[in-house]
Order: sequence, then C-alpha cells, then structure tokens
Amino acid sequence: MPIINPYISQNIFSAIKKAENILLVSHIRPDGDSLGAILAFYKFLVGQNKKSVMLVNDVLPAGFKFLPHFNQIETDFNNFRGEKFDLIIFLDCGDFMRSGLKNYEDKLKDVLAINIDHHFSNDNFGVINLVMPEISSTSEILYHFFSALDFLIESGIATCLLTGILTDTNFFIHNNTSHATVKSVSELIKSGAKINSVLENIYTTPSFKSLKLYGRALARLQIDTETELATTAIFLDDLEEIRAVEDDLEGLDNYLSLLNDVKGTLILKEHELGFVKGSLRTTRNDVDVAAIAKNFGGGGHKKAAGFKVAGKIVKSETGGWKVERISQVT
Ligand SMILES: [Mn+2]
Repeated sequence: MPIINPYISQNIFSAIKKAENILLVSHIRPDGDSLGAILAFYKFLVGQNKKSVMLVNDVLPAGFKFLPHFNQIETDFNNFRGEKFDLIIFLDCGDFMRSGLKNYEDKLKDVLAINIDHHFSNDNFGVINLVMPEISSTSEILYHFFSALDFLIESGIATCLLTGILTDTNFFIHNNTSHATVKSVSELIKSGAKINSVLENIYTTPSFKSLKLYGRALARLQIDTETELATTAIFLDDLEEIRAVEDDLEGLDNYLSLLNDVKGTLILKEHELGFVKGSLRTTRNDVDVAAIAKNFGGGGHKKAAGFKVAGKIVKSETGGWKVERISQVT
C-alpha cells in the first residue's frame, strides 16, 4: 500500500490538534472526489472534537446530496464574516485558484494552509503539502492518511471516500486505478460504505438533454490532422435550443475517450460569450494532455486536463476545431 510520509501526516495531525477553528475548502465546479473528501474530512474532525466548517465556493451538484452532512457545506465565503480561522485545509485543489478564494487571499494570508491533493500539476501552495499524484484521488489519499493515523473509519466516512474514489477513477476505468485503489475500496466496503447507495446515486445514465447534446457533439466530431486529436465543439446556441446547461455535457469526455485511433480528444465549449473551455482526454501513455492545456493557461493530469481561455471556437485549417484566442489588452 502507498506509504503516507509519516513526517507529513504527523505535521498535519499536530496542526489540527493545535487549531481551534478550521476551514475546510475543496474546489469550485465540485465533483465526487472533492465533495467526498471534504465531507469525510469534516466527519474526521468531528471525531477529533474539532470545530470546523466546510466551504465550496460554488453551486453544489444535487446528485451528491445523499452524502452525510452535504447540506452543511457552505457555498459562499462571505457567510463567514466575523469568523476567525487558524487553519485552512485545501482538499483536491490543484492550485490556490481552484479553491475559488482569490478575492479573499488577503484575509487568509496569515492562516496556516494545508494542501492535500493528487493533481500532477499541484504547485505545493500550502505550508504543509500532502501531494501524491500517483494516487487515484484525494479521497484515496485520505483513506491512507486516516489508516496511517490508526483512525477508525466509520460507515459515513467510508461512503464519502468510496464516492470520491469511484468517481475519480470512473469506476476503475481510468488508469489511475491501482492495486491499492481496489484494496482501499474493498476495505471501505468492509467499514460499512454503502456501495449500493453510491452506485444508485452516481452511476446514472445520461439524461434526455445530455443525449441530445452528445448528438450534436458527435455530429461535429472531426479529427485534426495536425494534432491528431478528435475534436468537437458545443456552442451556447446548442445549450439554448436544447434548454440544456453545460453540466449536461458531463460524461461526454469519458465516452469519447473510448476512441482508440487518435492521440486524444478535445471538447471545446463556448462557455460565455468570448470565452472557451476545453476538455482534453487521452488513453495513451506517450501523450501528455496537461502539457497541451498548459499552453492555454490550464492544467490537470497527463490523461485528463482542461483550460478556459478568452477566444472563440473556429474550424482549424487541418480539419478540426480550435480556439482562436483573443489577445489580452494590457
Ligand atoms: Mn480529484
């Protein structure tokens, strides 16, 4: 099993013991891993008799409301007015920006920051950093962290961690799935994780609107002969005509990644007028899509990455779809 650096885990644990008011933060555009990790950590702190609050500075996806304490997650930092935190723990945030707290950087600059994450691109922005890119998910890191501390994982925490691991590995399909990942899941189920309820709630087939959007994206699928990526585009008009939202496209990148005769896939989404979001996937070991995303100011993992850039979606000269960037006026 992966070894959590005992020096780092003890450092984290003693910072928690000393702290009186802890702020837990996970990333904007929350997913199963970020939510599973923050809820599990909150329950862990309750078990340590520690005062803490959870913050996801964004809209929460209702699909995860079956998780314990979900409705205690605060979604606006401004609601903590007057609170004084002496420890902030970032979970599943590849960098500080992902926390969505840029506007509050000044207020937080004197608070001890712990950064627990599994993104390759993590820049170790915390004072204490437990960053393990070789592990499937932040939830799996927490499983190993709690185990290293001999903390008894009860059924509620197990359910949260299981949710994080299953979503970030896409049910063991992604190649971040290791022997340790599967073993962790087995142990979590032994600890009472409600696997049936997790599967019922998160393994859902796409909705009608999703399938209509997939249809448009598939009809526009083009291989770019220069980049050798399968590329497609979704525009604001598509969302409007189908009365769908961007979240209805969720899952399309996993579906497209089944394509095996290209280097990878790129889905371009017109995000708001003048902005384009890109989502990149590959299954190949010799392709690093995080490097491509970096060219557009984004980041992520070697096999899954994304970016958001000022620009518009156009046809490329080499047969695919690309972003025509709008140069920033400085
Ligand atoms: Mn994650």
